[in-house]
Amino acid sequence: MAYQSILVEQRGAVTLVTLNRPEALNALNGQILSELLDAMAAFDKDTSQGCAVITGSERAFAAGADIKEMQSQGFASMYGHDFFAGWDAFTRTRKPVIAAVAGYALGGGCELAMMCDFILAADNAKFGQPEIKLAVSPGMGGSQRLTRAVGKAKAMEMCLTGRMIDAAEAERAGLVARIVPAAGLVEEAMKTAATIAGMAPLAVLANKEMVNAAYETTLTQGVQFERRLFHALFGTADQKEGMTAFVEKRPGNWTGK
Ligand code: CO8
Repeated sequence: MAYQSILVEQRGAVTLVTLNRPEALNALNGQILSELLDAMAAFDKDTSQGCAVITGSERAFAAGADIKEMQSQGFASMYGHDFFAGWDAFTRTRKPVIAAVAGYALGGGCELAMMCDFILAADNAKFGQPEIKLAVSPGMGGSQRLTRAVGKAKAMEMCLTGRMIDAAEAERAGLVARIVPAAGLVEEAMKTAATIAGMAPLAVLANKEMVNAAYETTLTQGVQFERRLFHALFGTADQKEGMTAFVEKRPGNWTGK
């Protein structure tokens, strides 16, 4: 598939996806959705790739779903076609995906960042769910993921007023993993992604899966799920290699088996 709204580049074992609709501050339309889903499916299947980074421009990660595309839609078309339900497929990507956010991450842009496994924020990043100002609401999971990330008080205030938060407030609230200078954002995200891609592949999948399980389970079920996956990793060749490499004071050499 030839892409028009995203750029995809492989650097070693890391796939860098850049949202590229500068004329609309990377607003998310149907085309960007289908291109991103295609790119993520290819990334997930490609055994040479271990981690992905999604970024935008220094001005905007994404300023929301495309308002111009939604403007004339009615209930029948939105509900009938389950508008944007395709984004759910994005969250089924099994390998880790880092959001490298500079500038605006608003509405669907904030929601896309939250669908990634963690967010690295540039010091100029701004997050918000301003949909209420358009007389609508988050529709790609924002009311749920934001609430889980920052708690009810801040999420409720952000959704009801549309107030944006800056990178420092987002970090204090637990929405982002780290803040880095805007000029070095992509480089830092790529470095972090390369670290992840350098880990044993099955352990990477298992760690992602068990952290995500914390959103869906009780504590007892979650701890049980973690333990079962932990046990399962002892059936891998890479566990033997990893522990032997530690004892022999050398780096592990992974086979993904
Ligand atoms: N959609 C379409 N076009 C956009 C969007 C958008 N979300 N955001 C910006 N643009 C366009 C502008 O229209 C403008 O285009 P043009 O030059 O042709 O007029 C261009 O990008 C530049 O934008 P501005 O001139 O407005 O730039 P400013 O620097 O003055 O302002 C802002 C930047 C503050 C980011 C401003 O553009 C803004 O407020 N944008 C809209 C933010 C917003 O409301 N986002 C939420 C959208 S709704 C949503 O995301 C719902 C998600 C759930 C959908 C899932 C349904 C199932």
